[in-house]
Amino acid sequence: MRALISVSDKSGIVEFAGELNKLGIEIISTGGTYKKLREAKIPAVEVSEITGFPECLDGRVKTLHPVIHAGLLAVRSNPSHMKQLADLSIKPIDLVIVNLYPFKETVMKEGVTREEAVENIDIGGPTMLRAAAKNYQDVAVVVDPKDYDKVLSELKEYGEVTLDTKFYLMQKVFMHTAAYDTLIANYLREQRNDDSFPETLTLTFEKVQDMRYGENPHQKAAFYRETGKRKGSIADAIQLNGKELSFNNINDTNGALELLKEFTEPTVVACKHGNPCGVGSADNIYDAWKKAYEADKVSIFGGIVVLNRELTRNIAEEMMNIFLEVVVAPSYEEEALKLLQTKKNIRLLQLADIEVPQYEKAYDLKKVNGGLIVQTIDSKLLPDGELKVVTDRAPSDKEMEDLLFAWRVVKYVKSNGIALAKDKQTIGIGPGQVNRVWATKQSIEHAAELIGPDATKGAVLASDAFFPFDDCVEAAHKAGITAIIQPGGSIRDEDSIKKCNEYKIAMVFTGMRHFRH
Ligand code: 93A
Repeated sequence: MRALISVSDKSGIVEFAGELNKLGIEIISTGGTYKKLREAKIPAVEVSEITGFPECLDGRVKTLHPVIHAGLLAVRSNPSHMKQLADLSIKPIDLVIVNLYPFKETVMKEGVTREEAVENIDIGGPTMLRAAAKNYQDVAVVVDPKDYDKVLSELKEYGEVTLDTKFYLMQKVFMHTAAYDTLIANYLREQRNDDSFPETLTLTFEKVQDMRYGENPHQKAAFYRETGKRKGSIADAIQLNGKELSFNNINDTNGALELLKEFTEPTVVACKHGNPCGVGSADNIYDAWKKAYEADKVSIFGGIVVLNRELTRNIAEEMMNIFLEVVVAPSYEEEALKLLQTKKNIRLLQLADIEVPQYEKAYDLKKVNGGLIVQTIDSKLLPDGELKVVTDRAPSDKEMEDLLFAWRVVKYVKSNGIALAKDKQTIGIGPGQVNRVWATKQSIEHAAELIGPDATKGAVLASDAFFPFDDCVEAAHKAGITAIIQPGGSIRDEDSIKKCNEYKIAMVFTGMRHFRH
């Protein structure tokens, strides 16, 4: 038996090759790998010796030779193939251990040049992998060091790798080279600043973990992260306590983090089922927590809380009194962590780069039956120009501050969405309604029931899309709301403006909509 070993990731290779050698398997290898094996006193022959051709062009041509590829592709059960090999004095290769130039690691490095990236596009490696995989009945091909043990134990037990395993290894190769090429293609698109949508969309994601189940217990699920140098996402969080994150935990926490990233001042976001239920901003994180909690003490139960400052002991003490699924903070005071860790079910996550905004060039993908709809992410909050005051009365400075606060929140409320706020605290949220006036009425009811009958007096209202009729203004006025922010753009805008003027409500148009379906 002959094995060809050519690996960039050399972890475990000495041990593996050592065992192959003990089994009497002849080893052929390329420059760096050869050196490493020889240093470990493992007998090996250099590829150049087999091919009779030196490695050349700075290593760009090492294994690209018919002696290697015929040795990989000859079908052992085909007498003509075997005769041709014999006539050409080529010996078959039965085992291929190859992993590729580290393209991903190279492009993830800070300040990498295009030349450096291109030089790390492996040509000979994938060629061997594909050749060996195509001839899977006769050649076992190992691309992942994690498979060394499996291959070794079969070789020891049966004197060969089973067909079943060879088929598995083949499939793994094509999955691997497909992802490798996708990464190269997407890197090059980014280099060209090409923001058109490609004819075929190929993306690579890497599995973070299998999950116990999906959105419901009868659905299977796994969590993948986008390959590349993104920071500050749920996939980067370190878990400090609690059970494994569930499918819904990840989805909901992601939504909460997206909203949190809109704020720079100390802010706390509480979320439930993908919608915010309480958001507060303040001069310090404890006051922000108080606001988020008091915005809706009911819905936060079983919810998700994310903070953009260190979680302090006084917050932890109050969190002990409620049931939370997930908490995410950039850091924890030692005592706060100790205290929260006494609750074994609460999932505590630390996310150092919590404030890093979403990567603007990322795609927002939505699966539909039989396809995918793709858009750029909703990365803007407001258009570049000024907000347009459309009423006789302009908002006061304080109203304006609350309007912008509510606007940030409503961007992350499922449509039709309305958010009410006062003193940088949400006081009522109406998510996911099929008409806008219901969302308005729900947010008002939320405030009255959960905070108090006068909660909406002097509050402001934000709407994720325009008012189709003046009924929302009517409802807002009845509740005592004094200022409104909305995109504008309805053919009946004038009706809503007239109503606002009648009731001395100040209204601003953003000219930008934030649907979230
Ligand atoms: O430069 S290549 O594209 N040309 C080749 O002929 C070739 N053969 C193997 N890259 C090639 N390789 C790659 O070299 C392997 O895929 C592996 O990643 C690496 C191992 O090189 P070394 O043994 O010199 O460290």
